[in-house]
Amino acid sequence: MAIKLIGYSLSPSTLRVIATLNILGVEFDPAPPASFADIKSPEYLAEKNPFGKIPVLIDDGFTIYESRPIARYIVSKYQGKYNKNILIPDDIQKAAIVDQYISAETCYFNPPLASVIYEENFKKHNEGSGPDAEMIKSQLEKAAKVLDVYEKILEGKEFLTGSDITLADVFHYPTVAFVAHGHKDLWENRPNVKRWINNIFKNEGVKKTSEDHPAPAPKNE
Ligand SMILES: N[C@@H](CCC(=O)N[C@@H](CS)C(=O)NCC(=O)O)C(=O)O
Repeated sequence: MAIKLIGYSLSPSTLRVIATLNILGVEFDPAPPASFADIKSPEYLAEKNPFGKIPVLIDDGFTIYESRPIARYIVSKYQGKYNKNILIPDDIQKAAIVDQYISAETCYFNPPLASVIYEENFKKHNEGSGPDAEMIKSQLEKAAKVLDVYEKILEGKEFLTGSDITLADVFHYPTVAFVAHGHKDLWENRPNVKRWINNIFKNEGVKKTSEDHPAPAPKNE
């Protein structure tokens, strides 16, 4: 039975899963909800995701939500099955370092930039009011401090854990794709971060995902 991915390709969290599927060569059926109201319906909350969010993956009767655990599940089940790409190495310590950087992405990198993306791309649609410039400014300042740490971590490296792309690098891609529209200055003067971002986008699976589903420019201003 084909894997079903409930989500919109305009959603950064959905793109995180699509990139993982593409890199590992896993075929799937995209299943966008009929509307945003759909993901708040009693059926969706009961059967798919009680938090009323996308993405949700359904694989052979198994249902899972939250993009990062979905991607980890895809790696555990399908890595090595359709191609030779490796996103989490077998070595226990190497895998732990991938998890360390996944946690850095989840806890430090993503939150300020996800707030900027929400303000600029989704707030007007969801709340009717435009972006809050003060909020964007303070979140960009927070992100800049996080990127100062990334600049040091990435010194002399192609990717976060060294010379090979891992799931940790891939998880950063959708956020970068969205903020690239107005905030490339975040990495223009951080050469290690800039090189790393370019390397991520050179990966065939990430390239395919970003070409098939380009992150839209904000329409809210
Ligand atoms: N931590 C969740 C975030 C899920 C999330 O916020 N999804 C957004 C789209 S990127 C969503 O469902 N928005 C619709 C809504 O909140 O009503 C994940 O990684 O899957």
